[in-house]
Amino acid sequence: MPKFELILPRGLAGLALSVMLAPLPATAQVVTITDPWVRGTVAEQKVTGAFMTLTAPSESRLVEVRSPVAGTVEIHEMKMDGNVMRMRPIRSLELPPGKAVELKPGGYHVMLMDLKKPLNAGDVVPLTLTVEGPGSKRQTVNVDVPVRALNAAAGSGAKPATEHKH
Ligand SMILES: [Cu+2]
Repeated sequence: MPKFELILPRGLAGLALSVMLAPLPATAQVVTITDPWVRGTVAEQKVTGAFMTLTAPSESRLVEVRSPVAGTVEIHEMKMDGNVMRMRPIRSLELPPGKAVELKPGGYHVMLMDLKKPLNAGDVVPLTLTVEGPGSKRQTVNVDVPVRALNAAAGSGAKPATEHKH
């Protein structure tokens, strides 16, 4: 558990030890990814979105996402521009400690661009997320994300947080 090798005041050494002995889910160290999915595409479609809920245990930010299926991957936000909702890339997505941050259609999302082939329901898309935690320490998390049908309802990402990726 490299996370706890960080600078701790001497008085906290005992506390740190008890923390290290506590059983922790593997993903608790960086970020918990719940209910990830990618929207399927039709032939010739070069862009689609990936959605999920991210919960980081400590102040963190999502700084990069990569995938072998896409030439370029960006983190996007949706913003009103006059009366029009537009998406635009952001450098990073803040993950406040313990707070579930939802990436969903119409909100924050991961944009997969320059797709190398169509993505069909049932396919699995590997994503590598880079999360910057306390002390600007960066760690990567790999997650295999299922593809849902192109017309998957926007609300389908709203399932209770029961699927934990380890
Ligand atoms: Cu986008």
